[in-house]
Amino acid sequence: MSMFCYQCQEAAKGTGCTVQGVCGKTDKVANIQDLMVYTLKGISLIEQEGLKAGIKFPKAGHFIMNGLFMTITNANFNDEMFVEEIKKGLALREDMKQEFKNKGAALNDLHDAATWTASTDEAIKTKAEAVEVSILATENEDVRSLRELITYGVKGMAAYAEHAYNLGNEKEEILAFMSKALAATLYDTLSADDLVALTLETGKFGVDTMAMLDAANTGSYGNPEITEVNIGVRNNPAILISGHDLKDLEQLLKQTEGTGVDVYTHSEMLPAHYYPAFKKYDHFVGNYGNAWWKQKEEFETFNGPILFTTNCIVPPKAEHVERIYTTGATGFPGCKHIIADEKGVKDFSAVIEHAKRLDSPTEIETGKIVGGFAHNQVFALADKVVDAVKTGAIKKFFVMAGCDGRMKSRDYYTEFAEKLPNDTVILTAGCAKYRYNKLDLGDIGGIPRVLDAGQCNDSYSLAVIALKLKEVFQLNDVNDLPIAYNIAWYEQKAVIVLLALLYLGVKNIHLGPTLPAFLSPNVAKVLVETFGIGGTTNVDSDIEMFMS
Ligand code: FSO
Ligand code: SF4
Repeated sequence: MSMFCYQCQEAAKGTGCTVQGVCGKTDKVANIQDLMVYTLKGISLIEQEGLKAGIKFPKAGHFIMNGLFMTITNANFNDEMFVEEIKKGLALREDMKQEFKNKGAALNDLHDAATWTASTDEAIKTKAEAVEVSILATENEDVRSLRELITYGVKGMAAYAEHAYNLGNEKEEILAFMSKALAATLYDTLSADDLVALTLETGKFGVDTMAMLDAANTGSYGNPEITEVNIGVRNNPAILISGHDLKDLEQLLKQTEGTGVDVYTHSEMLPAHYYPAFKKYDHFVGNYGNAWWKQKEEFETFNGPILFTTNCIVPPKAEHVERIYTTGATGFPGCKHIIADEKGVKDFSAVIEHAKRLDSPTEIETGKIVGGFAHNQVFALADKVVDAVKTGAIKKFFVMAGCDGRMKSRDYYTEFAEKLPNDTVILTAGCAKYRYNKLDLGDIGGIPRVLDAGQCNDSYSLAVIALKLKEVFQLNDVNDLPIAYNIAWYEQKAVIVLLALLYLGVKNIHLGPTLPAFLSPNVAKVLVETFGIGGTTNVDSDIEMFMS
């Protein structure tokens, strides 16, 4: 075994990737990512010791946040970027230790994660292969399962916190929690019960982080509103922007204005069209293509440069590498990486000039898709929605938020949407929507049968809507609402969304297409018994089960 990773839904054989990632991650990249997380855990440990001694480390929180984000599935495949980041981490860690010395405080018996050193890049790469750095270093499979569940939840939290931070919003307690949770995964003294409690606390901070990002996005760009998004193309050179970062999109739109270069969204950037602030840009033309995993074919026909602001990157064809740009936590060897200056400003002029030299996109489809049903817009329609429930016109809502993936088994979600009775409404968010957002499922008295709230982080909006409906119908328990949860998951942001929903008291969530490989049988049992978590079977049986 030259690597071990089981953090996403596509883990090989449903147990873990051991030679190369199904995602395309090599063993070298997988191991250096493990060392990145190990280094962050060491920094967190010292930060926690600092709390006891009354010492604060203002730089640690942001470093941990960005480092975690880099290790999310399909975010960064560039091992050299990780080596550079780990070097920065080691330097930061030594500065933190110096602070202890300066204050005359003691720092004893530290874990290897907080003491290991390497003076060369080669030594860092050698350490990355060491057994103590690997996930498998935790021998007890239940403890390993809980530690990884917490770590993956915190990775998702870090991604959402970074988007909010890019828009000038942050909360010290969220950064502090990430550090506390990471450090806790190194303490052998914590029992399984302690780790279960920490898992739920991760969900609480997940809710807080998504609320913070929601406030950052809506505060900066207005509340999403019902919008028809064009899926055809125009005859101008163009840039395709993918990922989730709205600040990057804003900067790109401003810099392309008046250049003759159009901007299209891909995958999870689609919901940007729902925000009022972006509607003023005439050259913000529409959405091109589908969910992340179809990018190889779609980048071929798009013809122009592509800017990745976050995951999901699929290792590109060699001939596409030179027109793919990365920024933020993303990276891929050979792709040009754009960094922000100290004020957060990014210079996209190279991407814009590149677009001018290339052909306009080839049309792959025409028409429109409708979205923009985040909490504010749904509240504006509340009377209509409540009436439809009271008259029985709407029998049930299905939360089908989450992620898409390349496995054939995900056809389940298209079939599920098609076979749902006509008196049901799908509430969606995340790239999972591409499995059914172009189907003609009609409407119920003017309410479309697929209501798209936005990106995966906007699953928060769906929780807000559920809590509002609970209030309107004067129920004591959110689980008494006519809402079923059939969620598709893929990577670690879906883990924090799940933990957030559990924290909010939502029960009987069904997860598919398979349950996480990182859940040991005992941990899975706790989730099933405490929260009623379930998997999926086949469409007909599942619809019957959900409707009964
Ligand atoms: Fe999808 Fe990828 Fe948004 Fe994820 S594009 S899979 S959960 O990164 O973040 O929904
Ligand atoms: Fe495998 Fe997923 Fe890890 Fe990639 S991220 S190596 S596909 S488990």
